[in-house]
Amino acid sequence: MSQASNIESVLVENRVFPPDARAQQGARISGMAAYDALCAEAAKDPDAFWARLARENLSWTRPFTRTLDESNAPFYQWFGDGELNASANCLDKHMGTPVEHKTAIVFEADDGSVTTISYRELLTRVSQFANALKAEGIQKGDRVIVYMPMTIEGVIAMQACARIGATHSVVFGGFSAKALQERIIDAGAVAVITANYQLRGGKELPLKAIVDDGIAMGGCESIKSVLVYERTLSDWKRVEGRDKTFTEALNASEGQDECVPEPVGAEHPLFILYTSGSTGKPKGVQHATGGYLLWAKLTMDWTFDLRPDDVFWCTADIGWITGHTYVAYGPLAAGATQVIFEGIPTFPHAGRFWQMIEKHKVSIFYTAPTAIRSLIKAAESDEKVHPKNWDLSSLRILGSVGEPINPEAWMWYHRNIGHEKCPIVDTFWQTETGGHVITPLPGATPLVPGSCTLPLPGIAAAIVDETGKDLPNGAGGMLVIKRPWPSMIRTIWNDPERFKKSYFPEEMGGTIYLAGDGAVRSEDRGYFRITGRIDDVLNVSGHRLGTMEIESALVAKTDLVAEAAVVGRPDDVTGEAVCAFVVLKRGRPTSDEESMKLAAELRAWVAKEIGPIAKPKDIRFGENLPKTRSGKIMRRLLRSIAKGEAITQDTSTLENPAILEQLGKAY
Ligand code: 6R9
Repeated sequence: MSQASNIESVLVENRVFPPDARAQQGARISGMAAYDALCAEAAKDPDAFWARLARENLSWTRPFTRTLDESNAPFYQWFGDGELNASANCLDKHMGTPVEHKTAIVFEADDGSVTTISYRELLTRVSQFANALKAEGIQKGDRVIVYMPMTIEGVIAMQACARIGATHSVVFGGFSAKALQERIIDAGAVAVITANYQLRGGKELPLKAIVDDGIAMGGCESIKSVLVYERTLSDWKRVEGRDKTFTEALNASEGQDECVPEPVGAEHPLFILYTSGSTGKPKGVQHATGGYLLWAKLTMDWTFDLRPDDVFWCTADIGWITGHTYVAYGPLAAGATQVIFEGIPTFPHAGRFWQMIEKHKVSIFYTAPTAIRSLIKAAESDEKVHPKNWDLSSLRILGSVGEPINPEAWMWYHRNIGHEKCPIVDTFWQTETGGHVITPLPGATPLVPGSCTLPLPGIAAAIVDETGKDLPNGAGGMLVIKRPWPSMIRTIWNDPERFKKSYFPEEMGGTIYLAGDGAVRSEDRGYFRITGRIDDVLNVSGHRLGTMEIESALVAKTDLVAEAAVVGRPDDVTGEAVCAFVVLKRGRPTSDEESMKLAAELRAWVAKEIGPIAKPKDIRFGENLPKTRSGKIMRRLLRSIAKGEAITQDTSTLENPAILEQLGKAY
């Protein structure tokens, strides 16, 4: 399943799986004619199309009169003079409807215990917590960091921020104190919502202590309060005058059950989510309330063909965009029952996902290729965790997200999980797109393994060359979206220039969105296949990491590292793996033992600087890095070395050819 064989098998991919009668029957978008009709409606009069959908799918406290405002492109505005509240659109909207007493969340804890909460109860909990935030002095427009485990309380924290018009910035619970500090400073956050510990795989991992460390690193004077959800009974250290438990915060607002949702303008920033770019510093992707929420709701209906009795389960953490759109907002806006899982797929055994599908009668299951690949491996080596041991007949639709799914994994998912009856929606999108942009529709699109197929109605996706010129089917190029869409990134927080430069290149006219991925359309159907990032962004287990970000972390270990270069290489399970080439200040290690010790030290350092997900899998030591005579690091050469390929490139410009041999061994 290496990248090369993967690409080969996609090139010869000619299996097609049209939706069967079961998938088409009663689907919201049933058959390709229905899809084509929506595309035609969107093309004919985009403003009318989006305005219709925004009116049908959202409740506005003040109706909008303008749909798209392009006057300050690429800072597009959608539904700009309208007002709404995101939390009201996820909760209050359902009161007095059959959804009011429906289960909103089925929470399965790490230890397998289950808690459920209805929409009515969730509204009360969110309102109480929103009042607690107000009692802390948090106001509309303030930024609040959420550093929480996967729990009902994590969703409550996000919804409560939205309810009072505060902009949340969720930081994944696996990120380090340093990463947290950087985000607190960049966002100018006034509060952190966290938990004492998180429970994953039977282990209790600190969160609050990391918040303390992050704040102690300095520059975080903007933080006035830290609210701590006591997930476990274990002790934690309190900073007097700053920290409160959830219970104390709720008591301070006298536990009032009602909180009128604060109406905000449609363009009001609902959240900032930091993601890796091609330079060192993560970018604060800013999303607007109206357009984002419209997309979250709409794609629940379109892509997942959501029906009233569905049980939806998206396995993503709320720390990533997938957990924002398809855990914290989309399912609630659409009135779905969803499963939220605290733990990890391999604890207490690698059949946990399949067991949970059976237990909760999940009908829509949405996960990442990396999880599928690791569970294939587990099932192949241990019969006991093979999905055939569980009843998966409740499943109706399967989804994939985060990275290209290789056809082998697709076929396994199709056969062993979907029992050849469930359409697989391979959803291509990004933190910046807010929600799905290129994806099959389960009741309409004939599926081709490894292809995300066609753009959603109204998404003007295309493949172009460096100048923005359209390329024919079969020719690989850069993926762009030529027209604005409601849930697109609005700006990079604090850095509008970087926003323009990163996504709307001048050479293409300055108004076309550049995704940063390579793609190719098939000759026969015009289906899109994503070939991977064209910038210095790696995708490890579906998580985005900037190579420069990891390089900066390595060279920040100033007592040890003189120079570092980071590239990706294909990996059977994680998609890509991080490979670091390191030059040490003290010279090359002289033994395997020393190399291994130093590699372990560097891994621990990167985990501390960024987070465990960024730890290099391979570390290679050289007395220098391969550079051209003009001093440029030969990254293409490093990529070949990382892959273990024979070097076929011209190395005549290499300053010191001897180092190629030194870099041959990975630790
Ligand atoms: C949602 C999410 C975005 C990058 C994106 C691309 C890759 C995501 C994909 C996919 C192929 C898919 N990606 N979904 N590649 N097929 N179905 O993952 O957001 O974390 O911002 O990552 O992930 O490379 O550019 P994000």
